[in-house]
This record gives sequence, structure tokens and C-alpha cells, in this order.
Amino acid sequence: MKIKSPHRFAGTIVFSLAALMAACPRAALAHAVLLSSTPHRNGIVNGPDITINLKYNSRVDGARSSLSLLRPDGTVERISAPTQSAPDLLSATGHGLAKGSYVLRWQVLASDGHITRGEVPFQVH
Ligand SMILES: [Cu+2]
Repeated sequence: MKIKSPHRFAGTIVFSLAALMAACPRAALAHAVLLSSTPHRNGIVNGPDITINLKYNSRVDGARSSLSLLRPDGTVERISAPTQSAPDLLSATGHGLAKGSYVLRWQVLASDGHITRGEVPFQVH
């Protein structure tokens, strides 16, 4: 019986590890990453009422997530209770937005227990 050379054996292990890591993408990094949003980043929407939709790469806990709006005058308004039509989606409505530059700030709790936050700047016309 011929025994594999040590070099080939090591090469097999390296290849197997690489295959394993490729097979479970981001499984260990399941905190929420924003995939898409309405308004779009730097997008323009019509006021005075706007629809807010945030789609994430994983399920988020809407009850432990929060949305707020930084208004053109510098004040910050908390947006009450986002709804969830799907586990990875947060939705809300903003009321009475005058024309100007806004920043939507989001903070979400993902199923892995990690909190992530981010901002979506947009314009109301
Ligand atoms: Cu995480």
C-alpha cells in the first residue's frame, strides 16, 4: 500500500477547510445588515407622508428595534412602532415631512442577539 506524501495530505486539509468556509457563508455573522431601503440612500421622495421600508439580510426583532428621523432643522423624531410584514423587514410611515434633507436612523436587534445601526440620508421634495 502506498502512503500519501505529507505534502499532499496537508494540501487536502487546506482544500477541505476552504470548501467548508465557502459552504456556510456568513453563518457565523448573522447580525443584521441593511440590504435595501425605501427611501433609497440619497434618494428623493414626495412628502408630506413617506413610506419607510428597510430590508435586512436576516430576521430582526421589530419590538426591540427603533427608527428615528433627523429633520432638516436638526431635531430628531422617534418613529413609533415599526411593523413587520416579514421577519427581515421593518416598515413605518413618516408624517408631515416638509421639503428638505433628512436622515433616517435605524437600530435593529438581530436573531443572533447583536444590535446594528445605520443611517439612510434622503431628500423630501
Ligand atoms: Cu452578529
